[in-house]
Amino acid sequence: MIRPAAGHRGRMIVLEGAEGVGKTTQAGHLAAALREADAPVVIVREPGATWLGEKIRGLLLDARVDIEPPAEAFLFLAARAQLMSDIRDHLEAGTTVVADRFFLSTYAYQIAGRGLPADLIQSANQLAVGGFKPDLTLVLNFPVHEGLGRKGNGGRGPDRIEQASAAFHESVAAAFQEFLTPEWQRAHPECGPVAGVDATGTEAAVARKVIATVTEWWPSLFESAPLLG
Ligand code: Z5A
Repeated sequence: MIRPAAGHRGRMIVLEGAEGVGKTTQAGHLAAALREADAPVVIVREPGATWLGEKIRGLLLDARVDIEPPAEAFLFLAARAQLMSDIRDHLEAGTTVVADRFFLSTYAYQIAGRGLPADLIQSANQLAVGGFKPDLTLVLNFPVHEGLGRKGNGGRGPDRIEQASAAFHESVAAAFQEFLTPEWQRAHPECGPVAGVDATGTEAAVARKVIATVTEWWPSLFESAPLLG
């Protein structure tokens, strides 16, 4: 248990998008910029970030394991449900949580990609998160085929989800685009605010765009941080 500190609640900022768009890279840059600004921060990845979540991640990504779509959804949601208490503790302690994927990934992969019923998955997700919503979700925009091509996986080959069909990955990418529309966001208040970031360009250039977008939400957040190079 993390001891609650005096002061304000932390914020939850999520980085989302299809494969290889640079979420993990940008989570690192955003966290570094927050630390420079003296803001306590942790990075969590989904699925994962807890003992149970990392075990589930191993199963979900193992290309040798056959998992039915509903079972896949329950596994992602089980990992998330386990992570929620850590997230709540961090936020109560005033720590900013930078999440490498969260529940828009479930909406994109399990609903749009696998074709599971939206209402059931959204309800099950609410059970997992207990009504929690992120303060801001950034969807990184990058061409889907280039993103998939970026992933090397240390020579291990595609994981169980990467090896899905091109049509599956196109549906996932299209869903992330739809999440950026005002109509979709009005219909999904449970997701909190969602903003797009152009993820083309160098790592540093994308990091500046991410920070500029976060600054639009919280203008004073990076005031004491030096400008990124
Ligand atoms: N999933 C799901 O189905 N349902 C859910 O609810 C959740 C997840 C939560 C998690 O795997 C899988 O689970 C994922 C979705 C599914 N499936 N797939 N496929 P993951 O987290 O291991 O996979 P990922 O998020 O797709 O991939 P990734 O490797 O973590 O990609 P990324 O974080 O977006 O990119 P990156 O690691 O930061 O960068 C990839 C490479 O590009 C790397 O070599 C970087 O050095 C390079 N890079 C990054 N930025 C740049 C720039 N700007 N220029 C050049 N090169 C760059």
